[in-house]
Amino acid sequence: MDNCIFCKIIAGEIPSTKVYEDEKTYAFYDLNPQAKQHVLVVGKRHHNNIVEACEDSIDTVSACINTCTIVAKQLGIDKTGFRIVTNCGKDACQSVFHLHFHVIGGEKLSERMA
Ligand code: DGP
Repeated sequence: MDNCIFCKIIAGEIPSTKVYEDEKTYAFYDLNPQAKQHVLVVGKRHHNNIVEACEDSIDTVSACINTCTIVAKQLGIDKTGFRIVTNCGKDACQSVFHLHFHVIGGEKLSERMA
């Protein structure tokens, strides 16, 4: 989609540090990490958010979740623990309108989620 930062990252038009890639998903380090490990997992097909993705392509959503666990194993945080977060809309402070999941860990995370 035109003017979508994450579509441009997937297309290689904006540089990123790749962690993992397969047919349906792409994973790369977040520019502003909020923990020792912070990776973003995106679907290669553009959806604005999780609601639109679930309506259009549950395959994309399940592929992303699967990739989150692959990434967690790759980062070595699958046993120590990690969090998967997707922000949807204004109240959740979503800032990039291309479905993405934050994989956050590598340290003890806050008990509060909001
Ligand atoms: P959210 O607030 O949930 O929409 O998260 C968007 C995340 O995307 C935020 O943590 C920062 C990250 N981000 C924004 N632009 C870029 C970029 O150009 N490269 C990378 N690697 N991350 C980006």
